[in-house]
Amino acid sequence: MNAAVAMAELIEGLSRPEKMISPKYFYDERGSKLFEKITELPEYYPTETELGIMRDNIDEMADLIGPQASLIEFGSGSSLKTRILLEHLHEQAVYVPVDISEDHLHETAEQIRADFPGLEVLPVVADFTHPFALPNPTVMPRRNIVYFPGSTIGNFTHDAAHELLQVMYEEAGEDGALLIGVDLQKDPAIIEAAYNDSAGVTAEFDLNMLRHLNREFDADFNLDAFSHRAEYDPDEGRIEMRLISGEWQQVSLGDREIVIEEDEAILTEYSHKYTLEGFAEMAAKAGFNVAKVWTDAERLFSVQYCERP
Ligand code: AVJ
Repeated sequence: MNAAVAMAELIEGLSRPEKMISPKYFYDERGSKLFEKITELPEYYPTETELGIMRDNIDEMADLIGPQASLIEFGSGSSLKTRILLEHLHEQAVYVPVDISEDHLHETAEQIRADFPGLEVLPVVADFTHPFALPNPTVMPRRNIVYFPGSTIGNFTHDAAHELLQVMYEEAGEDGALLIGVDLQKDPAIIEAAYNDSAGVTAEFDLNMLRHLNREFDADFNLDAFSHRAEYDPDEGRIEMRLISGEWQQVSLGDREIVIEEDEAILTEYSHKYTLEGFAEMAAKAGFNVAKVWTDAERLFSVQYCERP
């Protein structure tokens, strides 16, 4: 995304009645490292749980996907889950990581190439929330499997998630399918602990967004004044993360001055949790049939195989 468009989008978000900044600004280099630390926290159950579901069911997943599939990952596939999947696919053919960050994409593509010598790796630089052209592999794959792990779908509002599922439906093509990680609704105490860890890593991760904007967009948020808050809204079925300013401040961003009142909040992330019925309904609206759902014993998390009927 070009810098002027990004700046306009940031200013738009910070001009709303409730100020917001897109969660995509979490992930500069430091932010990505902090997220990795989050995934290792005892309270942050999603990563380990999803990994366990993948390990326990990988043969069945590979059988459902079938041989010579093209695996199209929305996001750039640095995760262990992707590797487990690639290792177990029958006659693995093509891997297409799709990511907006070119550097990150090429780095992970190189690592996958090094570890999977027979696999054709064809990275695509694109914003996957909009339709994009698929590359032409040397050997025609039998079918496309869109892979979207990590419950990143949770970052999207229901409308935006519906639109994203429509893009996935198009990219999967005829006879294609979607394999997606979806975090589930559960005891709010478990969810809230995952976003308010005792070591304070999530708070650091949240605050890092402002540090990122100060650097990349020449802003001057007073980081010291902000504190992290994450609350589960049971009606919306989502975690809402906010940064609260403990003092009045005026922040310059581009050619604007943004006033933040004392105790005013900036919304930084939604993380939606689904019921199995709720997700199936949303998938169906985009044309998908949820053909198989795997969960852990405690039903914390799910991995879902959605077919184009
Ligand atoms: C990467 C969007 C799945 O929502 O759990 C973790 C990001 N934010 N802790 C999530 C996140 C705070 C994460 N996703």
